Amino acid sequence: MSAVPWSRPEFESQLRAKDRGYHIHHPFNVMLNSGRARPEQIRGWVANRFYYQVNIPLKDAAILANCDDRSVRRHWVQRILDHDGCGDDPGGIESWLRLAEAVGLERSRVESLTDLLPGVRFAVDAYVNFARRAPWHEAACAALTELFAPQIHRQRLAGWPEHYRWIDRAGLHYFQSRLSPANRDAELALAATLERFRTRAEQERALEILQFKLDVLWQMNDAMALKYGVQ
Ligand code: AHQ
Repeated sequence: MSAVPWSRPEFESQLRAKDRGYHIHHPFNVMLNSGRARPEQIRGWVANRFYYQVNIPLKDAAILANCDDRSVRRHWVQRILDHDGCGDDPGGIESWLRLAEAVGLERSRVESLTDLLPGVRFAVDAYVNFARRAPWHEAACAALTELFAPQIHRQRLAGWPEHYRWIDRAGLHYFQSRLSPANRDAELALAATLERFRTRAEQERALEILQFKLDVLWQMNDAMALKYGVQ
């Protein structure tokens, strides 16, 4: 006898309850956002997170390539433009390079991926390859970690100017620029997930997928903590 599916509100609360494993709780992130990070730890984080940022458009392009639903594609495509830029908007990847300069990194060094750690590379590549191989709605489900992202961006915007006076505040623009897109994007991913994961087994699968993506983010922090130290 297969278990009864959760109602949509219950399924949504099960998804949202996964915030317990979000990387906002990782010791490396807690160090960053509580003002205890040394400049070289912040530079290591910015240089390594760049690899995640430049892979987001590839991940979203993979989802679009696998998605046969025009009503989803017409919205999902905005994610690529948000990062790559469009028209006068230089995009999020450019903003990340401004953050890199603000923390004392050369753009060319960051773009060369010289500082990219194996654990970060493999975690990000696992996410992109998952999006290429999995049905599009499973990759969309993996993006639901962004339900929890506004809080981490707000934490940085609230604390970094105070904690890290040596960082030009203009460099924090990326975090500000994500606040409403993260909400918009997460709502779309949530609607797609609630709609397409129907049976109890499918709903449990959605939780496993979300846990996989939480592990991707967690592993990135593990690799950086090992390399740069965490206090
Ligand atoms: O800046 C981030 C971003 O553009 C995205 C896209 C989204 C996805 O498609 O998986 N996830 C994500 C995230 C961004 N920033 C991370 C951070 O801590 O700054 C958080 C990350 C996420 O929550 O998945």
